[in-house]
Amino acid sequence: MGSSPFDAWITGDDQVTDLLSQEWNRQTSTLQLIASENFASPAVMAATGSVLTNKYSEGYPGRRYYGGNQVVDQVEDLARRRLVALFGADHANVQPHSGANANVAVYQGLLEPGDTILAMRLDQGGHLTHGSPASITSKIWNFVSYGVTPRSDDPSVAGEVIDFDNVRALALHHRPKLIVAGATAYSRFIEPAPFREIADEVGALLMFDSAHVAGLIAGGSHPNPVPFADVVTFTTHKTLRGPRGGAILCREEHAKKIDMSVFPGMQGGPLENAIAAKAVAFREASHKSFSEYTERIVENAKGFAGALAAEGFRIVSGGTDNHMVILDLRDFDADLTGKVAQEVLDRAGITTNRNQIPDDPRSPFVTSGLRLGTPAETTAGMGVGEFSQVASLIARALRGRDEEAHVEGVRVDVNELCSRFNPYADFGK
Ligand code: DSN
Repeated sequence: MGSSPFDAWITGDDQVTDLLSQEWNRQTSTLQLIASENFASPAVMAATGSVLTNKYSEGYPGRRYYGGNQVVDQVEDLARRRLVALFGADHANVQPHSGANANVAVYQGLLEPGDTILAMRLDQGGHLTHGSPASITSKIWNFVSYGVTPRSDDPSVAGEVIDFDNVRALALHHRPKLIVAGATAYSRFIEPAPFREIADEVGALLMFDSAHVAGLIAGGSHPNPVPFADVVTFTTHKTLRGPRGGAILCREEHAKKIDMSVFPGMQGGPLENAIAAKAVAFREASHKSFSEYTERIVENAKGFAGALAAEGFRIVSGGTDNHMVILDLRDFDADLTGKVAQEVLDRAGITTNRNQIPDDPRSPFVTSGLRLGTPAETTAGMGVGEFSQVASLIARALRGRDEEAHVEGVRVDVNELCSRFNPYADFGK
């Protein structure tokens, strides 16, 4: 087992070094198909592990509660400037530790407890922070949920797409203070304009949670919500390919409330090492090569969806416009749950996550679906041909799931495929 190129400084702690080597081996010898994961660049990883991890800097550039922030102020300002330029926004806050924190900071900054928020339901593709009963968000604010249109077996009729008639009817009835657009398991473009029209009609603010598609937006492969939304939140580690973390963009009129809500409202000291890594990622995302990367992500996802359909899987909504393919496993095998499929594929060296599909009869812990994504293996250099091969590896593993030798045979082929696509051999090429 080899060690990663990034753990050379970890000396004297054999246990952690060994665990990092194991994880390096897992990431580079198995297939990474979780739609929210990616391989960050060596420059992003270096900034994450930099001297900035040593510094306390509660507050914002020019207004800190600790001394010694002359350099840190420049780092955070650089990240904010790069981000504002990348998306064409008025104001950026780069301190949220995660996308969930970013979302809660927006609710806290712009609303009062008990206010009504209209957002997408979890089993229809929404996120936990869009008001799931399991999330603290649903205990503080009053959520009303919209969903997608029914499944359509007629190729000329779009099914399982955001039901804007439902969004509008609920908005007119409940008069929310905030409408949330954006999803965590939805493979179609999310057009911001119809959300803006509905928000204007009922006098609501509009937040676009672009956690999944932020990189696609930056690369020009998904519509940019910034001109339409009051606030845009996102994570920096998914399609955007930066460090783990979150960020918020907003119109100037909301800037003070958003900043106050992140700090001191929700968080303490910002992670300036992560903020430096965010700055690195924002610069990388402004390059032409990143746009080409996002085009390949989408092209690969479309090819992957076609190959999976040919293997007998039903693709939720009939296809994809982004980096994600959501499988309804029931047409492939009525007895196969998402939980079992995820476990079998793990044994075959194919990393995925189970996911509910619209109106799933099974619980979120069991599910009837799998969510697959192309960002990470596209970074590693795979193209449509390899994703077709991956589709048949998935089908093979699931068909022969009761025989360990069969699953092990798939794993050997997965290892062989991965050995030709080390993400760090020639990063992002
Ligand atoms: N990060 C989300 C995702 O995997 O889509 C879950 O919070």
